[in-house]
Amino acid sequence: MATYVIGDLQGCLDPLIELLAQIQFDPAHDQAWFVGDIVNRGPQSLECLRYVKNMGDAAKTVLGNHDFHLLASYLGVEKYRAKSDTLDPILEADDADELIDWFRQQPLMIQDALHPWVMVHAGIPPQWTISEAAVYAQELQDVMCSPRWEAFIRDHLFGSKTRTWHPTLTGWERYRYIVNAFARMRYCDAKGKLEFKTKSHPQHFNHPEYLPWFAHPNRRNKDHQIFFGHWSTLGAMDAYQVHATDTGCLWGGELTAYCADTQIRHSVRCPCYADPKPASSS
Ligand SMILES: [Mn+2]
Repeated sequence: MATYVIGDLQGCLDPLIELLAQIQFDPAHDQAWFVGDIVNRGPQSLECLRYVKNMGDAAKTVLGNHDFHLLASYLGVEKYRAKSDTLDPILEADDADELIDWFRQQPLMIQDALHPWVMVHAGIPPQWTISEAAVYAQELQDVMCSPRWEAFIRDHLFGSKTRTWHPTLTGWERYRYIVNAFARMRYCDAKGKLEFKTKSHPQHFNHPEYLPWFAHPNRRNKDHQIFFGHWSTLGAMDAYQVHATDTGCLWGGELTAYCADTQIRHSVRCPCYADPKPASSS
């Protein structure tokens, strides 16, 4: 029995099938943890979404920024639409309502019951402990599981207005920081003020205050191993008690399965499914 953390699929199903075969994934005994961004940009977004859903109890997934983008597109929110989107087959599918209904209720953070392992899409801000992060993730999931999810996605999702956190933040602003942190963050300051513009590798970004979220010396969630995706320019990285799993499947890189038990990385090479220059998207 093993737990594999699988990097951003972004609509690339064939590499996933190959990877699961390579690790001899056994759905009766093993767990696949998907770091989110299951859909968009790649050619098989609909197939990826159905595949992960059909894995049932053998799979867990957290929501990434592209997944929220799908939910916005489903609700007809135009402002996030991009030419490079590959979401139409999902929106036009006979089972679209059922898929979206399932997908929107997925968590932002997953914690293992036995080990100090946590998975999120983008990261956990340095000022949050793991137990605080779990509470905030649950707050947003509660909204997404309620009829309020449509109002949140339509009118309050993303936007770079809410960049700073305070525990007394309330209402939509509070949820917006929470989703921005879990699903979009790369760089932030020591208090979790988010920086949205930079996507590059830390080697190419020097700033007196903003560091990669995981690199802050006083980060309060260092007592867990954190698995995340989202940051394709970072590539495979095991340092700071965090494990980066977005190895650029979409861009002709690799799809990664990181085995949490053995700490071994498995990967398959991928054809390039998209323009090699990453398009801009939250
Ligand atoms: Mn992402």
